[in-house]
Order: sequence, then structure tokens, then C-alpha cells
Amino acid sequence: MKFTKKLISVLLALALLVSVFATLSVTVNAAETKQSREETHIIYTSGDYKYENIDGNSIIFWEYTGDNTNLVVPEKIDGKTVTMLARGAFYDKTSLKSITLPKTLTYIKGCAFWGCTSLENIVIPNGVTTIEEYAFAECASLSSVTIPKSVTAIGDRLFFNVSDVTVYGYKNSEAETYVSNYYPQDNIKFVAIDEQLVKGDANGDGVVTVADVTYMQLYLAGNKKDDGTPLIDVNNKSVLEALDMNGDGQLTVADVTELQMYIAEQD
Ligand SMILES: [Ca+2]
Ligand SMILES: [Ca+2]
Repeated sequence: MKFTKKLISVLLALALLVSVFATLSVTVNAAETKQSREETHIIYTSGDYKYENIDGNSIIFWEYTGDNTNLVVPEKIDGKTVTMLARGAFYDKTSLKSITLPKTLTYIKGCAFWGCTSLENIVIPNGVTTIEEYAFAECASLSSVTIPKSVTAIGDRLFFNVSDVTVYGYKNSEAETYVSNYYPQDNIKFVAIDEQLVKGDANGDGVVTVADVTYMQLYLAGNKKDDGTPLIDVNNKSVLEALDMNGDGQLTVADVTELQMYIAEQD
């Protein structure tokens, strides 16, 4: 009885050790993972693409087997929508210099671009929610990554063994938080993308409505914000451009009229 108990505890300890080791090797060696993962998944081939069929409509982009330098990943393969990049999908694609990812993408698994040593920049499409750990590890030439607001989860050590990367993203986004907490700090920086101003959106709420007409009229009447500054900062070039409806370089009552006409046309 005692012996059995001891044996069980030894076995448990061994199992724990094995599982810890397995986790480590998954994280560190994407190539090994790739071989073992195909055994438990049914993978289809379409030209240079391999994919896993999830539900008959959506697919996981499993692997790219070509060697293009510039690649556009399609939104659909064999009529099915690409929604996810598999673990190590572009592992060691050393010839890949640029890649355009489909707008349909929502999830990027770990180590997706591990070892893409020629890849210089990448734009993550709006709609992606998660980028898992080590996605850009060992991407020696990578200089910029654009991360949209839709990304709300980013895994550990995205830029493992990569230096001098600029992450372009939005203020107060997960990308900004991630970069500010990143270690080591010296090789990664965050640059905020200017919010695109909507034509005619005087009050800056993202939509153009009659409220913007009123706001512009209040501005022209000399109303100020609580802090004493004008309601509209016409010294900000992009603000002026967005609100100068007739394009004469000034903000006047003529622009209010144009805005009213513009809104009437939209309805
Ligand atoms: Ca508005
Ligand atoms: Ca004007």
C-alpha cells in the first residue's frame, strides 16, 4: 500500500515534469510543434496553402508552403473564409518580405511568423482580437507592426529576439499598454496613429449629424470650451481640413451651409 502510494507520487511527479517540458518545447521550438500537430488535425492542401476546415465555412490557415517574397493571403480558400492563423503558420519563411493579411482574420496563434527573417513590416487587420505569444519571434528585419483597436489580447514576448520595432497603434489601446509593459524596453516603441477625422464631424463624436451644424454655429458665435479655448481648434490642420466644407481654407458660415446640405444629401 505504502509502496503503491509512493509509486503514484513518483509517477505524478514524472507526469508533471513531462508536461512542463512539453509546454516549454512548444513555446521554444515551433518547428517540432508543427510536425506533431499535423497528426491530430485534418489538413487540406490548396496550391501553396494548407488549411484546417473548422465548420465547413471557416478555416484555419495552417501553413504557407510557397516562397513568394510578397504574399497576399486571400479572404477565402476553396470558398471558405480564413479566420485564423495556426501556430507557426509562416514559420521560417525567410524569403517573405511583405504580407497582406485578409480582413476576415480574427485570431493569430502563437509563433505565427517565427523566423521570418526578411519580413520588414506587417499590418494586423482590424477585426483581429488576439495575437498569441512569440508571433514575431526571430523576425530579424521587422521594423514596424500596426496593431488595430480590435486587438484586446497579446501574448508574451511577441518580439523575442527582435530589435528596433515600432508598434503603430491607437491611444489607450491594448497595443499601447503592451508596449509600455514590454521587457526589454530598449528595442520596442509605440507610436500613436492619428485618429482619422470624419469630414464634417465638428463635435468629434465620430458621426456627422445636425449636432455638428449647431456646434459649428456655436463656434462661429464665439462660444468657448470650459477651459477657455475655442470649440474648434482651426490651428490644427487636420481639424480645419475636416470642417472646411467648401475648401477655401477658412471656417465660416459658408461651411455651416455646406454642412447642412451635406447632411441633407446623406439622408
Ligand atoms: Ca459629430
Ligand atoms: Ca470654408
